[in-house]
Amino acid sequence: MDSVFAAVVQAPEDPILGVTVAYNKDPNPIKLNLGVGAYRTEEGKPLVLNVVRKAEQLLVNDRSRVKEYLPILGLAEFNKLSAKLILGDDSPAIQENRVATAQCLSGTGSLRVGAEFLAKHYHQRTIYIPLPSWGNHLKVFTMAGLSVNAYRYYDPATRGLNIQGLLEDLGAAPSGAIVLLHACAHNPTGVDPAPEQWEQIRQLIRSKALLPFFDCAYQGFASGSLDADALAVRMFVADGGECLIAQSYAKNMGLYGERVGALSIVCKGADVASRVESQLKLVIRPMYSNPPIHGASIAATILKNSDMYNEWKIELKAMADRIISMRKQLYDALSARGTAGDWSHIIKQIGMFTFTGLNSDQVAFMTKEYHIYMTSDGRISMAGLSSKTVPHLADAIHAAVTLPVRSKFEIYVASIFGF
Ligand code: PGU
Repeated sequence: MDSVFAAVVQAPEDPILGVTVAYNKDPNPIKLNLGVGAYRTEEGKPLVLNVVRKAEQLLVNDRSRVKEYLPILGLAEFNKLSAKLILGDDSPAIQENRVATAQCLSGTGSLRVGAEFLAKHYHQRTIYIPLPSWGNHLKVFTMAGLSVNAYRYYDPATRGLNIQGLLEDLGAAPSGAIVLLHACAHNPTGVDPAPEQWEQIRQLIRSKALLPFFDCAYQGFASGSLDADALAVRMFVADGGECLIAQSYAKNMGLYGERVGALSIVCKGADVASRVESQLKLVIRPMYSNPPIHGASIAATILKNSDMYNEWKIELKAMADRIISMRKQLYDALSARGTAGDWSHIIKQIGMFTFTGLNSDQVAFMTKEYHIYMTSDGRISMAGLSSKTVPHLADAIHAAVTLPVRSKFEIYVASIFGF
């Protein structure tokens, strides 16, 4: 029988989430998943923060809580607290009611709502994203109807920031273009601008009237400090100019599957913010009507209670510190093996990922021979490592970089014969 969907072709797996699919299929017990950016404990287990468990218990015990629909923009208290978290307790923009905030479906949903809003209400449809960037940015913005360009960001030669290329590309962008900036802990490179470089970027963006759109998925994960990781966003808000901010609580509260996030649009005045907010409702209503209540209630419970807030900060710092310690251990393990090349970028890069510099051939080799799963661009999630698994990874990297480099012809022949 012919299906009406007979012409539908098989879609490829997602480049990041598909790594977990492949990992789950591997029966080998030594397998290691360093693909997805999700925190694991020293025992390699997902972590639910103690403070999250506490907040959930409080919510369960409160019999006055019901399961009614939230308003279109979500939990008002959560929105206020989220804006405060990223902009700071004494932010004039909040005091002057210049910030329109919507609770959205984690970081991705916040980016998508922001993009849909811009496609409908902003005069420039072009958005610049860093090269490279989180793989979903291109898809989210394209699906929303924006046209995506790239600006130079990472320099493979120095394994650092290409500030010259960045300033040149943004300098050549059409006036008013949107610029996607990773607020901290750039994914996948782990390379962030230094404060003085952020200042150069800010001046250029403001002088060309570009519109900054911050993706803030790792607040607290770069340095271990929520305030230090908000530095770039706060610099841009302090100058009185406008911007968008997409926040995610997936990583810093470990609320991955609860899909907790917020989109804030910082405007020049309260009247325009109120009109922007009214239009955000029209964007959201036909997409998913209103957001889920549980995760945002957990986040709000933690954010509004000073004891729980402090407990959260300690747990967050512990996660960030464990990642930093993994960097040191991996670096030391490669040094001990005398692995060819300079690996100092492992300890210099920050946030959840190390952009190793391994190529897709080497990654495929490590997956085949060592059962280590990672994205084909050579990104590894440091949060997936533990003291026990560092030697296995170091052995794999050592063997991979010792591989003879194959020519394009050899790769072509191998792809035909499947080896
Ligand atoms: N923005 C950046 C820069 C991210 O790295 C991620 C998650 C998100 C937004 C979206 O996170 P939400 O879960 O929607 O809040 N990136 C991780 C997780 C896997 C994925 O690709 O969604 C990663 O491994 O890159």
